[in-house]
Amino acid sequence: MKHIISQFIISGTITDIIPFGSGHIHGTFLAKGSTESYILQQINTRVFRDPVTVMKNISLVTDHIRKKLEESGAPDITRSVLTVIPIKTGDLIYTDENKKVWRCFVYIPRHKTYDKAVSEDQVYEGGKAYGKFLNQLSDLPAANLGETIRGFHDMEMRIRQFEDACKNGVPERIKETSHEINLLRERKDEMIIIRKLGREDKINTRIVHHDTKINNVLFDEDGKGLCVIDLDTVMPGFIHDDFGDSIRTFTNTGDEDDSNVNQVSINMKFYEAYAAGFLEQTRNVMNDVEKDHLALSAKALTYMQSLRFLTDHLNGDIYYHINHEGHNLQRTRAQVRLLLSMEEHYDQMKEIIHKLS
Ligand code: GN1
Ligand code: MG
Repeated sequence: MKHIISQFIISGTITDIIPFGSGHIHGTFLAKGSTESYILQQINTRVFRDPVTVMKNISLVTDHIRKKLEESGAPDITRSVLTVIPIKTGDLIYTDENKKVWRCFVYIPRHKTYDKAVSEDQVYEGGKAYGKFLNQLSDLPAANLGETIRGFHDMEMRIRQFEDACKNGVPERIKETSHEINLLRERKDEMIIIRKLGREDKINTRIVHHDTKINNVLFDEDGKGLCVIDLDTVMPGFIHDDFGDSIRTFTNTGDEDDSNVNQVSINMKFYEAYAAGFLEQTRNVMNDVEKDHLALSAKALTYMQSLRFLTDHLNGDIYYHINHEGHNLQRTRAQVRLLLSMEEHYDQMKEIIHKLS
């Protein structure tokens, strides 16, 4: 690992390299340094087949945001946007002897991350941070960015992959999950509404984050939103992709993979706080159709995540890192429970958006 990090243009000496964070896709390490520390990541090239495009997108996006921050005289710029470290040839990735692909970022000091929300203030700050991110990128032409995962949030495609797994997946697993399979099948029509609106140009295609989980925003010492991270899937999409996935993770009273589904529900105070922060930053760039479908996006993204976890379970755990046998099923059940809780609160969810819009 020390050999790998020494390929990048870093300053000072590295004293220790340890596993870091709670992502499901890449291998992430913290390289502690004498002057500065770094995040070293082994890119999962089974998921991200074109790491050069991934890094090109990230460098475009972070340069754009950095320039905006500089122009506005913002404080603490190095902690407000990710800094990519190139290797000595100028490339943004390093391929090692085993063909593993690595990248490196400056570690942002004194930040905090959470897998679960702790207060309304914090959730409001998270909404503001993701809303601001969208706002900062609203004038970067969507065509400048490549698609890093084909059809990433394409609901119809996710449904096709799910149906395929229901046919060709591990037979015992298909039998065992007939309840979840049926529940998800019954909801298909409602869940493709947003994609349809996109095709009809009733909602805008824009550069969005596509992975707006609570643990992808860094908070500072005072609990203020500092920086949005995990930019691998920043590419053209809909504002609903981001709002929906945030509600899925910021408002859950349980864990994403809670083994006790009775702990899982939507915290409506957190929902309102997130929506307030998010809309403060994005209200002016959204049309009425977009606003009218924000509440639905929370259900849609929770549905898509249930579908993706169950698909992976049925396929024999080939996509997500798992911590134990049956982990993807446990994740599915927790996400399905969250979806059901959102259904119970749906009228209120719509009213809140209407009020804040
Ligand atoms: C993955 O990278 P990470 O662990 O934050 C996944 C997301 C899912 C998420 C579920 C590239 O995100 O789409 O929503 O897990 N990323 C990819 O927690 O598939
Ligand atoms: Mg991610």
